[in-house]
Amino acid sequence: MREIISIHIGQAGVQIGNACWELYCKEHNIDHTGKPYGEFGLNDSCTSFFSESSSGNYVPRTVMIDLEPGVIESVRKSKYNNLFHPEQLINGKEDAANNYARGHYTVGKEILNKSLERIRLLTDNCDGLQGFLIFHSFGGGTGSGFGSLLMQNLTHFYGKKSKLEFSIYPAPKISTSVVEPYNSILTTHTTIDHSDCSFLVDNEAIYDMCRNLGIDQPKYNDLNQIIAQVVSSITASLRFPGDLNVDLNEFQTNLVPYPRIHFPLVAYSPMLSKEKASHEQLSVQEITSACFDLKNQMVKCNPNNGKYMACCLLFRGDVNPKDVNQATLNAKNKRASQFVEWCPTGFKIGMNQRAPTILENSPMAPVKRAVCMLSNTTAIAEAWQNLNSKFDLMFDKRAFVHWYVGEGMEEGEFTEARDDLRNLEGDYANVLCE
Ligand SMILES: Nc1nc2c(ncn2[C@@H]2O[C@H](COP(=O)(O)OP(=O)(O)OP(=O)(O)O)[C@@H](O)[C@H]2O)c(=O)[nH]1
Ligand SMILES: [Mg+2]
Repeated sequence: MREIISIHIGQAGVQIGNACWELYCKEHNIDHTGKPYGEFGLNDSCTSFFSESSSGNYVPRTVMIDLEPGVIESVRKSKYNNLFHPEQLINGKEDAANNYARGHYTVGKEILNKSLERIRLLTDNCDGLQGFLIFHSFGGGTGSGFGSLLMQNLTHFYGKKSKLEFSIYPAPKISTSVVEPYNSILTTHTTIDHSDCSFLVDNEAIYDMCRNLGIDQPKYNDLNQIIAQVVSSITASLRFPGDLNVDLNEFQTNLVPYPRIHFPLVAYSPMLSKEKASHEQLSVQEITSACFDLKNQMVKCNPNNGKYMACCLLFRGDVNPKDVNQATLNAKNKRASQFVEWCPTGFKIGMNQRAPTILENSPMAPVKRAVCMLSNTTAIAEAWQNLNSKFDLMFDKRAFVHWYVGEGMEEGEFTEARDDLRNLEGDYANVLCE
């Protein structure tokens, strides 16, 4: 058994966790209390994500952690309360007030041991732990500060067990906290050596997807439904067996040519609203082409301005290898010039027979087939440039820095983190020069 432990941190991490576990439960025929029903276990390997309790219930291999009680309390009050073991839901008394330093050094420290203890119990319960999935925001004090503190500790206690992150990239349209660029850069600097692969999810991109699906004023819940669907596609190979299934490890090997260049761009298709779905059933060719459409990307950047180092396509549902090969060949021919010279334009392909499951409250329509593309493109450096320049605007004036210093942080850590991110931009530029 190759178990995966999911760790959801801070408001964004926990709320996205709610959406993901609700979806996984439905995909695996597990009800909101953890009881299996219907075709449970058919062509399934859900025990990588769920453990079976002595009473026959299926319990998510997860911990949800927040420094303040509100968000975790709402999980306890939700219909899914019984799905989790009460000790898997961990909260402190006060939040990190959007301050990385509070999450990392002061308030966060108080909850660290309890969290590690709980994670230890989960890992003890695994035969062959494969690794961790960590969900958090870049912008929140808990997500950024405590998230990076926990990742450092996971490396300390679990060595080279892989750690994959889903990180919410801040969008000024949606969030009102001005210091998110600080938190984002501080957390990226601290975690870059502790993360094997990090999927950035730009809230603005997801917000625009919701708008395209006909939701005028998207709420977090709408955003999280889309994010959960993408997470489900990326993790499907870990949860369902199949001949043409490709393990996430194998994708990772193909996706990450250098340890620091580990931020794949994720695209998903089709993005169909419920109204349109009855008129459109898209072919394998159409959904594959749509992955190269900017509006289907999880991060706002333009791959036409960069070069690809790698590209993986994860298909789900009613697809046959012949159509997939043809669609991939077409994409390859069309994009050959956009690949770096030193990397052959090989597309890594995975196929999973299960079509996406759609929850009732999702803005997305049920479809017979879907694809998720993970590409490593230098264009994602745009996302870093964007954050870096916002950081500089504030830091040149030392604005808001006293809040961090007040929690015991040194100003030097800001400079060090910013230098590291300058180097990261440089790393991407070097890829283009080679
Ligand atoms: N997609 C998505 N983004 C969220 C959600 N909740 C918060 N965010 C984003 O996350 C960032 C704020 O971080 P939070 O996760 O709320 O903060 P936190 O980790 O709880 O940290 P503190 O509250 O500062 O202790 C902003 O960029 C928000 O837009 C959510 O449910 N879904
Ligand atoms: Mg919070």
